[in-house]
Amino acid sequence: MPTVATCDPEIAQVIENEQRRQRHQLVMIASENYTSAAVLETTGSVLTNKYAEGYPGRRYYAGCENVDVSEQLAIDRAKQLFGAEHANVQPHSGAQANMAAFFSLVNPGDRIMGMSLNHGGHLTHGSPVNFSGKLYEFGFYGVNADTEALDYAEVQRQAEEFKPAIIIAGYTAYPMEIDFKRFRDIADSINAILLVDMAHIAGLIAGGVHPSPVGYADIVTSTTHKTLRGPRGAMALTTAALSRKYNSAVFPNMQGGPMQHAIAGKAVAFREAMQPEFKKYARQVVQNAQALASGLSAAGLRIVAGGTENHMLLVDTRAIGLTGRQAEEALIAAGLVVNKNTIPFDPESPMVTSGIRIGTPALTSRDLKAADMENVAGYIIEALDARDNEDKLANIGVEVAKFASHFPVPGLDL
Ligand code: DSN
Repeated sequence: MPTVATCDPEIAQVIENEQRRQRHQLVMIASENYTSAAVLETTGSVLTNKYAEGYPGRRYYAGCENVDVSEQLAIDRAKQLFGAEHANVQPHSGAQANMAAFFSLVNPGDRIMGMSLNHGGHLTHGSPVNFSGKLYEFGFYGVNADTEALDYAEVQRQAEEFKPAIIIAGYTAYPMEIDFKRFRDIADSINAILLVDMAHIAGLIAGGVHPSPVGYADIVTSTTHKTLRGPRGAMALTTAALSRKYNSAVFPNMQGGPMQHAIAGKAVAFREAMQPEFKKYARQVVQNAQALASGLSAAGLRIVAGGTENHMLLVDTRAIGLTGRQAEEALIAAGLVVNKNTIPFDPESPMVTSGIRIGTPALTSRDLKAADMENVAGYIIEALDARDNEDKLANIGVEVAKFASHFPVPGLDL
């Protein structure tokens, strides 16, 4: 059988280069992770060939008997893993899971309140350049200027003033624990619906190291490829009462054929997340983030909100005279992969920023422990210090690759 190497050497080269990059660099993008070999195998399987519009048992195509089984397994496992009444595993991405939530809950022009993008919210939580900001009237809450953490009394006050139909909790750049019960109380006090986007922390919730929104939120959306360590894609958990509305918002309203290779990969990942080792993994992710925050803070960097309670930390790079973009550029030159990120009350644009976001899910999947974070913090500090010295950054990159080679990559080496 011809392989990609024989029939398309250019793409084969890209894959080989990417494997090398994923092995040699220290990946600290907070939203990235390494899936297992089993998830990779499933997503690369013949399940990609099948059209299956509809839901298990009610399809618009013949020949769905096998994908009915895998999709039902994914649904049942998602429900079991998170204790939910209903799961939809078809959304292609987190953005689409959120779009379907809005479509099933409100009408264009209705009011929704979420966290401002500059304080850690997501593009689909009302950014004016996104469908959400164009279709709905958004109001925004942020973090407190002193603590850089959520101020629930202020969220309550803003909710009473703005009176949104939906309140969104769940963020892309917020390092502190979220009190979902408090959000439920705020939503109830103004008769609003509570939507939780748990994409970043889904794996921590599955692993029992962050409180769950299930039972508090009307709809919970999530990607499956971040801390949850599954294939690229998304899902939603809803109350039984909202199940039909949400399902029809995904199909036929928003999407056509579901990606059955990805759905089966989600089923595999949910099963993996039910294993006792996943609890250890989730705990280690948080311990590693805290160890990294301590290491960087001890070296004089300012950690936003004073630390982290989840898988990520935000570093204010102004104190060392760098924009987030400059810090990102220096770090990548040394094989340290992070992303520039706005920090609360950031005077810079999102393309420049005053900070970087660092996450530990991928490093922890390579089995780095808290003690290893001392080395990682050391490389970060060294690279930031050497920011104008290309040779020195390249030398640090060689050391980083040597260090990284001690930690096998799931899906590639394991
Ligand atoms: N873009 C993702 C992140 O990096 O947080 C969220 O969708």
